[in-house]
Amino acid sequence: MEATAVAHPNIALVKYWGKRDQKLNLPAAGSLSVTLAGLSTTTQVQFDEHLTEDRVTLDGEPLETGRSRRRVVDFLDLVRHAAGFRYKAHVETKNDFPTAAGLASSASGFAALAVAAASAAGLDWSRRRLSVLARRGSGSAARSLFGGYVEMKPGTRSDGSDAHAIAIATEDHWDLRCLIALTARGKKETGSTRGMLHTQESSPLFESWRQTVPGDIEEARHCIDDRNFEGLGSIAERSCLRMHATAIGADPGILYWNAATVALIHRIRRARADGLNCFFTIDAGPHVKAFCLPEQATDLRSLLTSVDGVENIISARPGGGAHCTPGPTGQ
Ligand code: 2P0
Repeated sequence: MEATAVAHPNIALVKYWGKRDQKLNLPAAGSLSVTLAGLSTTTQVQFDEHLTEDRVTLDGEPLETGRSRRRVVDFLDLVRHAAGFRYKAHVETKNDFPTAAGLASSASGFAALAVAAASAAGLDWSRRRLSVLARRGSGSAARSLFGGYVEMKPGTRSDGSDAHAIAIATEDHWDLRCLIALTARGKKETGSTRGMLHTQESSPLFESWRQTVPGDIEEARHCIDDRNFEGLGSIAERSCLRMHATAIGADPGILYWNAATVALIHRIRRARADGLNCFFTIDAGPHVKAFCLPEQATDLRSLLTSVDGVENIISARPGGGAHCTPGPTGQ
């Protein structure tokens, strides 16, 4: 009744923003992402008949109260219900990158938890079914079940059984580099869940943005098939800017950017005009993710480093999907 799993975060090139059902965590539209190697969450789950409550630790700190703990316990309840037992669990999770800093730690976190908890509970589920499960923890986690280039299907069923990710190309299909320019420390002010719900409720721009998503996904798929970097870049930038425009248009507006975020946007666009193949995307935080081809990664890195307010740069490339690993005891 014990298993360990590793998962990587993913970065959306066509963004997810908004839900069609809060309880089942069903997205309002699809999305498209790249799963990243170089950043990992490792989660160990052990169900134990002697425990009286779940014991959860995140990066060595016990989670005794609060929303993060509630999300994990609720998620374990789904697994216990499916497995038909009530045993509580020890859950130990570690990120090798900053938690809750706009780097999609909930994506890799719930993907690793889904795989480890299902395996520890003896559920021999398909990757697609595990993606449905991971989505209940966090919408973007459904995508981290798969490696490489991934599409999230919003589904149409009310029970959410068709709202899961699918792989569209493996990590070997196209080698890109993603340089993550960190522009602030600590947690962001408005978490993604709250930010997207507030946007949906109060932004007049939300519905028109939602309608652009299927077309962006279709075009992005073709660009990935053809390894069309320029085409993918223009879709990714417009999807990102439109997503942020809907949030800025909420009441009150949500602005995730700081001065360095804006400076980076201008710097990346100027570099592109000067001949460096690159594009940016930004999630629900102030950091900027810049994509380029491998041979231009060194040039892009020095250019990003020169922007005022950039504190650190993390380098990543397309990586694999969530999977079980031998635990610390080799089991
Ligand atoms: C994305 N984000 O597509 C978008 C872009 C943030 C900005 O997926 O409420 O933490 O847990 O389903 O998965 C972040 O949303 O939201 C996210 P929930 P999640 O990557």
